[in-house]
Amino acid sequence: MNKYKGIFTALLTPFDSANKINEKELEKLVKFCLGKGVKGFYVCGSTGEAFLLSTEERKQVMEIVKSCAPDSTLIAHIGSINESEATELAKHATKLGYDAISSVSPFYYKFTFEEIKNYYTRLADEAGLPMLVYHIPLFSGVSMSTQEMASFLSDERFLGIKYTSNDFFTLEQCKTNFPTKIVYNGFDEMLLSGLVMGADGAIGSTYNLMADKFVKIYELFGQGKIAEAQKIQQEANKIITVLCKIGVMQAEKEVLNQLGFNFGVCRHPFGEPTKADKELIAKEIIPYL
Ligand code: MN9
Repeated sequence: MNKYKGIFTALLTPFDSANKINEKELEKLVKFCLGKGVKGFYVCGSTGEAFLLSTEERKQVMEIVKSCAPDSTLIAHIGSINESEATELAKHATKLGYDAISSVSPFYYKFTFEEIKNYYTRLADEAGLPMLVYHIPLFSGVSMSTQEMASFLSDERFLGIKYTSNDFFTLEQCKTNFPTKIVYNGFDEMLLSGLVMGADGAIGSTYNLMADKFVKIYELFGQGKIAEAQKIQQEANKIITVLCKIGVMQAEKEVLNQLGFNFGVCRHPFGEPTKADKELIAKEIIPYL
């Protein structure tokens, strides 16, 4: 299970001026993150604008990442409320040799828990890969009780849970009751809290820019150096506060652009950072990375 433990970047997706996936820039980002010590990548998640990409584009991103990080642990987010799309993507992940698949809960319609569970198990069966439940109630609108989480975690087809919520009691219950499962912390600004409550690692969007800080927090936590880890978390959180003010993904792409990448902007309906946003980034983020 060691290959699943550590810091994983939830990759952003770069677009060129024609609004197509910019393959070269994606490769550059993967190498940049590897240089900062990440264990692997979460491909085409919320941060990767999964729901704003076509099926073909999602496959293309999976291919690019696999070809430039063949030895890293790779988790493909294949979620879609169109289950036939999710199935097609899951099979593609298997074909490419991904280590696991993951999905947000099917959203929008108020599916019952039984329907949600059946969605996950059908996909895991089709792919023959371990399934990571992506729990992000703030975005999906789907909340889950500790018992419902247990129903996933007690099933051998499930790798664990990517837990994006600040209810750390539930996170702790998942890990304590299912110690062999993997629990990832989802909010980067609370990584240290998640680790204290039992998380095995983290998947996050700010690890596109500053994975080194979080790799360090993870290492320091492992050595019991909590005060030092807390200091780095506080530094990172100053940056995250600015990202959240602007819009996390839009701001992250602008940060990369200012660092010399060519990441373009997020797809519509997202808007673009203003001149004032760009200045804020130049002043309050870039010098502190
Ligand atoms: O799940 C990410 N969540 C979203 C992980 O992007 C919705 C986080 O990395 C946050 O972007 C980050 C800032 O709040 O913690």
